[in-house]
Amino acid sequence: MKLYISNTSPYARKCRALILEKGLEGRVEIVEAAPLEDPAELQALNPLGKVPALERERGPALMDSPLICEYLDTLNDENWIPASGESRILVLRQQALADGLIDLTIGRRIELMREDEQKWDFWADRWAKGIARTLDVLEQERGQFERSVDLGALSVAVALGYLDLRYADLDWRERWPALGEFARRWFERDSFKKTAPPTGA
Ligand SMILES: N[C@@H](CCC(=O)N[C@@H](CS)C(=O)NCC(=O)O)C(=O)O
Repeated sequence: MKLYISNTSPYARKCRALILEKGLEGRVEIVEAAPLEDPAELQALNPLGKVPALERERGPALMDSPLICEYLDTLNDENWIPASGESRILVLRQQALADGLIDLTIGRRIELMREDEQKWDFWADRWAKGIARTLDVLEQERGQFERSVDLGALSVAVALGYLDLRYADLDWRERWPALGEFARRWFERDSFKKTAPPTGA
């Protein structure tokens, strides 16, 4: 199997960290691809043109990190997503909040990277407010995931790591200290050390 990634993509990092946590690195080859350069092999797997994308030995390629993680979780018995019930819904909800936090952070960054005459403050402010609201909720709800070792907690930690990369001026640890402590523990894990984005990226 081949997982197409870019080394700054937080969605890809979630899949890569899960592969390491589940001990699947011998079964999944990591292939770097720069989606903005329109690589033909990536687009053949994922017409959306995005990373991550997973080429499987059998069956169509998979796109979208929640679906890829769902598939990876079936590959051995060390389960990171509960099979059913409310615990499954809560883990998937944490992943949805975390992925949404990444979506907002990327949206804000794209807005801020525009030429001055193309910038639209309304959107940058809107994304920033959504990020702050989501961090408020995660801080309040941390009791649901802060001691868990599952895909929900992993996803939240990946999203917090992405804030460090792309929204460093937020100083989120100051305002949401419990999330800071939660992230500190995850960032010590091998799966996070091995998937950290390159410095200066
Ligand atoms: N919902 C998708 C989002 C994937 C995504 O947006 N990936 C970015 C990299 S961080 C990408 O490939 N962007 C290229 C593009 O939008 O053309 C997932 O969870 O995998």
